[in-house]
Amino acid sequence: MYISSLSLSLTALALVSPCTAYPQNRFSQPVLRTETDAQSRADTIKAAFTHAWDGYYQYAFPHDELHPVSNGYGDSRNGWGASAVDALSTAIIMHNATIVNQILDHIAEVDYSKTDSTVSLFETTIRYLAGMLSGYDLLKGPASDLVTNSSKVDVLLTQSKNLADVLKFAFDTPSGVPYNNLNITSGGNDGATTNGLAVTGTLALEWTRLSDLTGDPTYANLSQKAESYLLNPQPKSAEPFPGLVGSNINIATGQFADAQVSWNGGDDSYYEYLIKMYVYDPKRFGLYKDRWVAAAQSTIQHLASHPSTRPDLTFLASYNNGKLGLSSQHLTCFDGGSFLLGGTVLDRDDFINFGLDLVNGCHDTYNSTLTGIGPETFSWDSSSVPSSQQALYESAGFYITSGAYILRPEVIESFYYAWRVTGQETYREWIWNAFSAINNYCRTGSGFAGLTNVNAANGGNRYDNQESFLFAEVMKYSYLAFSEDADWQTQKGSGNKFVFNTEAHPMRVST
Ligand code: DMJ
Repeated sequence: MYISSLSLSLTALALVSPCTAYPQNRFSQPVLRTETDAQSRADTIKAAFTHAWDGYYQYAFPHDELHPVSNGYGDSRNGWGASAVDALSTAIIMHNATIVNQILDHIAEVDYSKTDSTVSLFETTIRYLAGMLSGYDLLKGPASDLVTNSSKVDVLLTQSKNLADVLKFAFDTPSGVPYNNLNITSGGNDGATTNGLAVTGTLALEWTRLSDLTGDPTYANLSQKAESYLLNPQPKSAEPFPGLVGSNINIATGQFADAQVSWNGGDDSYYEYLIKMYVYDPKRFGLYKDRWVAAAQSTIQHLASHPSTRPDLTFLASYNNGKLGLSSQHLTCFDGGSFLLGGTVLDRDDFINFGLDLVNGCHDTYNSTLTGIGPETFSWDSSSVPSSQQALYESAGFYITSGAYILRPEVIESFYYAWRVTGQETYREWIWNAFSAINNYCRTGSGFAGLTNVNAANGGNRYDNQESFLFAEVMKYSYLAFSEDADWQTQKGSGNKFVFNTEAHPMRVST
């Protein structure tokens, strides 16, 4: 437990914070900001979103994504306009009626039954299906003033159903565990024999929401049947520690094919959705919460890891067959946010404090590079530090194994939860620093580009690609930290009216 020794600073924080300050303060000199400062930062982030939208709209729309260096476009998500659909909920939250209407007009025209390329059940669910359902929930609810023609909003639900009806054959397997990689023209798949933990376990929120909104239980049943194998893992050896499970599931039998445990990419959002399903509906998803609690406790006990050179830092190791893997990823940095959400909803200070430890570790990966942006992958395994990075390992407690940055959101996402749960200004200062670094190094004439090396003076070279999650996540979480309280904001405690899917699309909780 961390005990506050700075009651004076806490009193000051309580005066300026929109949340009740969490009864601890880890930082001796918290930065205090006025509401005018927050508004000016929110405006800057809005302007960055509009810059990216304008470039996408001019050079790439209605394709999936902008190539922000060459001003070309790509169709990596089946050509249905991924950036437009992924941008919808952020445009709504930023109250930009022009962009919202451009996106609604586009979505009404999409034919989700047609594409030349392989469809990912997971990516299509978290970006397209969730983008539309979230737009529907927001525009039928707290943002209903933005679009007066309600039939334009109804299209979002009709198209969500159309899309899910195209995809649902994926679950037509002996076990009900879906194939992820689909040929929607032939009704075929890639012939895989296993499916991954995250791609199987990151469907229930969206598919259940669709059932709850349409009244047709088919979608919820399909996703929850697949999830049932993850909640009751077989064989028993696939759960080496309570709640922590293997990484791949046999599609024919629903049995786990290994016992490799991590919170890294490929496994990550399975754990994320366990607690988010409980936030969505505590009555129906108590078992999901129990599994998250078990996983969280085991993670603190078995996966928490501290670099030899920086024992004050906490990262999450992976585990396989008695061995810890001392490496992690930008993707993994959603973990602090998950512990903070679970901790505040369940009123568990131990989870909140561990979440803040993880947030602090991920902040270190940003704070220690030349750009102020964290790397794609990093390690703290002292037995294989490259000599060129010995100094970094000594001072920062990690070394870089891939220095790329492809506009990922997870570190800012976890800072957002830390800000909302604790009300401590330091966390949104970290968001501002991260956003400013991205705005500085990634911005091009038409949008934002990834970096090849976050620890090179200018970020190295640029990747000519702007992932749709820049719109959905980086811009949204940054903006939310500096904008007013609202129904869609994560709340301290258990009073959430919305819950973010893994792509940061807020879905209205079940009533
Ligand atoms: C997004 O599509 C989602 O956040 C997903 O959970 C992980 N990968 C990207 C962002 O990094």
